[in-house]
Amino acid sequence: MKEKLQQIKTEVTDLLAKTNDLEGLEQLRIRFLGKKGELTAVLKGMGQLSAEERPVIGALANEVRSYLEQEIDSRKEELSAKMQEEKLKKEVIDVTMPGKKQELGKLHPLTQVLDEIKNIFVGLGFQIAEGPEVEYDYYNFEALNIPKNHPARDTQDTFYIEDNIVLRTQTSPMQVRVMEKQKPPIRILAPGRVYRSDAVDATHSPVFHQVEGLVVDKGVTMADLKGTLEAFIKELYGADAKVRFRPHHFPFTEPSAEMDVSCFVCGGEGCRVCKGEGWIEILGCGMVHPKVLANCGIDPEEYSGFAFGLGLERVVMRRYGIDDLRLFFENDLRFLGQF
Ligand code: 2NL
Repeated sequence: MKEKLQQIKTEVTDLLAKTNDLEGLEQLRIRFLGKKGELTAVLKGMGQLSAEERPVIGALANEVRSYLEQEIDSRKEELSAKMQEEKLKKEVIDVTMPGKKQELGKLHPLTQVLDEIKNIFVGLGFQIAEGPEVEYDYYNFEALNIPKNHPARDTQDTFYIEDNIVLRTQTSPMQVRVMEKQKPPIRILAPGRVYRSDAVDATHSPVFHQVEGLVVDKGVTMADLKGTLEAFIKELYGADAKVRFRPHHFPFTEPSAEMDVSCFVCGGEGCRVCKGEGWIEILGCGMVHPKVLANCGIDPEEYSGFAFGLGLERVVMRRYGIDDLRLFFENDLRFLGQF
């Protein structure tokens, strides 16, 4: 029995050195110290010993038990400390590492300038009117005094969906729709995508953006047109900006004009941007043609109106010195990030 106890002691010492995790350690404890453990079995057999042997073996057995308990406990502490250390090592954070850059999205330059233009006109009492990009020939041409075979149709190379259905070549059809439905006074701004069958180059694209405006009421005159557009330009380009009007022709306005802005680079002195002119063409405008009003159910004897239209891309290109229209539609982040 004495030998058995010694053997248990050396075996446990041996096994403890080989045990590297808490799970294995617990199994070891159960194997020797558990209810059905090897040391427990020895203690249970003590009843068969003689009265002289019993206290000697009993003392030895107790010594071995407390030795095992102590050894297992201290090994347990050792292993826990080691595992904790490994865990901390894994979780360590290097506070000197550079942070991750957060990329911020931006609005497209066309959207930024369009928002600015919309805000200016909303401030002047206009409402924003948006509508279909696929339109009837009637709304895109006929109602605007551009009948079939009219030469103006040749200059607007139109995408036809069907015989009488087109991709709108201007946003005016939206304004026709509003005039049909709404009694004057009307003050609307119609921004949006328009389409023309043009080959792509630095100044042409089959899709681009137009902003049109329309005012209809009793007694609206050319003075209202000039005052409104001048107020708009001073908001957009600053109080020093000047405007001038040149006679022009559109089928849907009479009289018609083109409006120039004093060059915002040289202030009118003449430079590369304005090609020495001092002026830059910015939009087309005029008094709504009486036939157009009548087409929309508005009596031209009672009401009059003015309208204008500008190409958004051109305005944005001049503002930022962008020389190629294609950049707007390629969505290269190196371009978009500059605005
Ligand atoms: C240009 C010229 C213009 C209009 C658009 C318009 C709309 C209605 C009635 C009358 Cl419903 N006119 N729009 C008027 C004059 C010029 O645009 O060069 N745009 C880029």
